[in-house]
Amino acid sequence: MNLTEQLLHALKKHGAQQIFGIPGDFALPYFRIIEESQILPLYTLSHEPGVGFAADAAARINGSLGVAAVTYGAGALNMINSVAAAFAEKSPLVVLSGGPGKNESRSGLLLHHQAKTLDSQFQIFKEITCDQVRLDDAERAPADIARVLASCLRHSEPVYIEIPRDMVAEPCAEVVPEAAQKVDPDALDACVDEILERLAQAKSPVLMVGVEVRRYGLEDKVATLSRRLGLPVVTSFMGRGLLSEQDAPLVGTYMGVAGFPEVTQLVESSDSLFLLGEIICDTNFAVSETKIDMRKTIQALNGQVNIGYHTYSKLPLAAVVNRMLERVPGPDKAFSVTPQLFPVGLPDDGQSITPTDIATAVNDLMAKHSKMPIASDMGDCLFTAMEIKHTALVAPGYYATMGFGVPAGLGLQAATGERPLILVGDGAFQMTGWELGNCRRYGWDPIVLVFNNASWEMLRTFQPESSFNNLDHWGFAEMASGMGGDGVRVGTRAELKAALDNAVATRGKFQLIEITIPRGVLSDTLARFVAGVKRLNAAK
Ligand code: TPW
Ligand code: MG
Repeated sequence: MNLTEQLLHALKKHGAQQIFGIPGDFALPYFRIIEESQILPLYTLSHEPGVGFAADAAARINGSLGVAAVTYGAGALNMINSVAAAFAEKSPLVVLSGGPGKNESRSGLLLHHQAKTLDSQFQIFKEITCDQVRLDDAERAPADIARVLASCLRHSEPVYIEIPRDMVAEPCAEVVPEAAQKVDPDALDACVDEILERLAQAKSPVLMVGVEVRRYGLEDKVATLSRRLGLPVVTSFMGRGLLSEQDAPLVGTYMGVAGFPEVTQLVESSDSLFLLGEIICDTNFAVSETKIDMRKTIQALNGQVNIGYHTYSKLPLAAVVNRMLERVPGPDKAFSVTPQLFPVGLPDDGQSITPTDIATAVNDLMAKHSKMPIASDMGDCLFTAMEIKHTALVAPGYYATMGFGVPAGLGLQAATGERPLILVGDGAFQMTGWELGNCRRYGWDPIVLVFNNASWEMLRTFQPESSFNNLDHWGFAEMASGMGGDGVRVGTRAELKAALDNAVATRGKFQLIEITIPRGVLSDTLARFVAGVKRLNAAK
């Protein structure tokens, strides 16, 4: 077998299920092998940011590797923002890039797509990936590939693999996956003892679950653990969507001043907050009503556990959770929590639509039909997603990049085969909405809700005096048919309800619903967020 085939088999063995990509001349040779070998299906999109977002979403939803394949320079550098987002939010994304052949650098000419030096791209990607390799040695390639893919899964962070174009068909040996890293059993026991003792002594312990729980495939185990320990569970803003398919004592999502007061109270008054796989970032914690003293929490993240003033290093999250389960064999503790309520029962009247009306309509729809996985963009749509009942969600809750929603939704459908719901603002749709044009070729049929307020509304909330936040009305609904889907524009609650019912009933084509929302009308959650941030700032 050749080097590219061995790489593809290794990707598959490590959990990858498909490849998203856009070729170029430096990538044509390895793309040919991807297509002809049929080891993994290839989905081409239109713009590299979309390729990165789709592959990232596939990684997030399946808790396995996502693969984004691009060409050198113009292709790979076009994907920097998506890879940075995956790095920040701990998504195991494998970047494959074509590269100049080993002897091309000797021509004396600058090569097209070269930025500063032929190595610039490798150096740039070093900053936003946890491991890198250029496959310029077929002997070493199997061990290098094994190392890089192990790093990707171990850290749950992106990695970079550059394939010089004259190397793709070199004979190459099989990639043998690395053995799992050893964990010190004594350190693990000491750590688990201390966690269990702290939780046992606490009057009001709370478990907050974050993205690593999904990244490492631990949702069912964490649900069991919370039942056995009698721990009420909340997710962070970033962790929204976690445990939605599990039998867990889930109360809601912690958002400080922007969240439901019951959840905020529960978390901020806890005397033992157990942060499991939680990224300690501002979107999760900066909006606290009462500042959380991180030194008093238990934090398991990035392969280590911090308790109070000390750290247990080299303890992977899975090892900690598994050992805790062994130590707490059950049965479940009898206790109950009061889950956060969500808006339901949208009147189908002639009133104009608010973002919270959209959440209400989606809740009604999912109650009547079945749950759908959601991909959300950044903008009020993501705050609105917090008002939709718990269901699988991928969203850039921390890195907060626009342009994620539509391509991520395509990634969800490719990865799960399920029909996704995409939530996206008009500003974000202007960035990457065009990727919907690829649905027809692959039979994808997402339902796309465009929150059209002709505005960069989130920015307006922070700086209302600036007129540059006014956008024009684009005819998104009319554009849908040219791109192979159906589009409709709705302005009243009755129209929204009818359009959603119709979208669910129509399979095989993407269904775009352009929802006209008056400028200045926010979801209840974003309104609470803005009011809360203003209140916190005024108190400073
Ligand atoms: C890639 C900065 C954050 S929110 C926002 C901008 C420009 C406005 C979003 O407008 P949209 O949604 O999509 O119409 P809404 O609900 O606010 O009206 N560039 C990138 N990412 C970010 N986050 C920005 C700029 C930003
Ligand atoms: Mg907008």
